[in-house]
Amino acid sequence: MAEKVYTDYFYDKSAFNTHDGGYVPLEESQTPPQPLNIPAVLAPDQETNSDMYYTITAQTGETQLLPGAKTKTWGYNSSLLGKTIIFKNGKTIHLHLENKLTELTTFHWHGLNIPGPIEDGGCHAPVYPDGSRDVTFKINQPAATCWLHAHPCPSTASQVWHGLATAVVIQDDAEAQLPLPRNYGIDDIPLILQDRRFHENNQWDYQADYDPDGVQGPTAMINGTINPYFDVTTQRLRLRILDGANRREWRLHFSDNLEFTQVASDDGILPEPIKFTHLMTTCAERHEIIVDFGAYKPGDDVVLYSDDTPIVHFRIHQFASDNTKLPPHLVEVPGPEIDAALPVKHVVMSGMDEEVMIDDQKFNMQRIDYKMPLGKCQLWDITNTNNMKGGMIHPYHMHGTAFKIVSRNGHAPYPNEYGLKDVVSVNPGEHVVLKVWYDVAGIFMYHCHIIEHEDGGMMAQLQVVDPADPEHKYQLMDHETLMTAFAKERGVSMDDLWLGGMESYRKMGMQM
Ligand SMILES: [Cu+2]
Repeated sequence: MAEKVYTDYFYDKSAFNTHDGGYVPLEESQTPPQPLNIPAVLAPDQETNSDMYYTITAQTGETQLLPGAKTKTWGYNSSLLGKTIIFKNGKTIHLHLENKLTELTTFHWHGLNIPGPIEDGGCHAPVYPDGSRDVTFKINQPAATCWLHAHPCPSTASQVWHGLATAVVIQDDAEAQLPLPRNYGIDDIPLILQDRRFHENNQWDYQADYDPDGVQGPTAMINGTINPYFDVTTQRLRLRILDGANRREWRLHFSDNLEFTQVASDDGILPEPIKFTHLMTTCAERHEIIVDFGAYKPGDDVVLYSDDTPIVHFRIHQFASDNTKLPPHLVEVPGPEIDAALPVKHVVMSGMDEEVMIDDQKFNMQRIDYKMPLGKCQLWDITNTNNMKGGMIHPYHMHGTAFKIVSRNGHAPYPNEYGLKDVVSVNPGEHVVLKVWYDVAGIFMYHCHIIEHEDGGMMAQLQVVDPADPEHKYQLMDHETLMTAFAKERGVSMDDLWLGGMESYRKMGMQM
């Protein structure tokens, strides 16, 4: 029997971001083709059998993105984006986090099951200019593609737009046993999808481009490269796709409707490989796919498109024949039984533009919106009430854990949603049921990952309560402190301070 190949995007077409009045379509790049940037692997400062030590520096720089002037950009240990960070499951990680920017930032480990709010690196863990912070955590989760990005509320979107985002690869023994390409940079590469608008002199201008429903640009930027090509020298190529855009959904397909196989989602390998010709990704999701170029010959050009716009060219070179077949079953996906004593936790995402909220409130850094016990598994029911014409998909994200998707509007999840995830796109009018559990205690945010929605208050936080320490008091930051620091760093008064997310509170007459 022929294997099932999925040929549509699943999501409600009426909710594609193309239907929003502010949508910025991608345009085919007119710049000369550039080799795709393959970020170097970040070298540890020190390594033992059980421990890894790294220094991670947020810094400014300049990057040659277009012919002519270089673009002012930000990155981690590099001028733009960052080096790929590889963590092995079971190791204890010691990080020295440095801020060489002129404003405060945080270092958020998106997809890592580590304690919050400090190790997690959300808004409660600022690192001020010329300052540093040292954190230690143990990796305790399956192999996956995660990422590091800035998360200082309410300026996360601006900092990610400037370039503070990089891939984090987790390796484990189960993944190492599978017949998957894993020669980094050769047949196993990150593909960080972002979009930007270039202004005068090849510069970015976040404030000029600001849209409370998410900033977009017409130019695709892949791994920090404009109009990239990749030289294919192996029959099979593993792409670790990360939607690192502030707001854009990518509707991906190759020339010739080439089939590809998804083998992993956000937080791990899928239970079985799934074949596609089309794949949509919403903000912050990860999809690892295997592309088989066996039908092509040297000199061929295989194009990856989003909608009708070419975003990466794969130039085919001579390669050795590789007809490795993936087994029908890849891994067992962990997931505890639901604790029947816990009620279903409901979360409602509502609104667009400045009106975005979770459970009829905007985010308050000092408010704990919910408590759940450590180590217990609970059903969470996530609703997107925004079903007006032109309603938006909200990609719902939880810090500090991975969840399993149980159902969409009572129906089965999409075929590639049976693995561990930390982002789930919720269509307008839809409710998605999740199995949620935490292996670590702390304060964790949950929010829409359209980053301007998150800055604009479509965010809440829960406390995962350790029964051995139920009264634990966490030091929580507040917006006032962070915004006062931003104003001081920029040398402006609070009245003159502009941070994207502030407008969403002000226009709604709400306190931050
Ligand atoms: Cu949203």
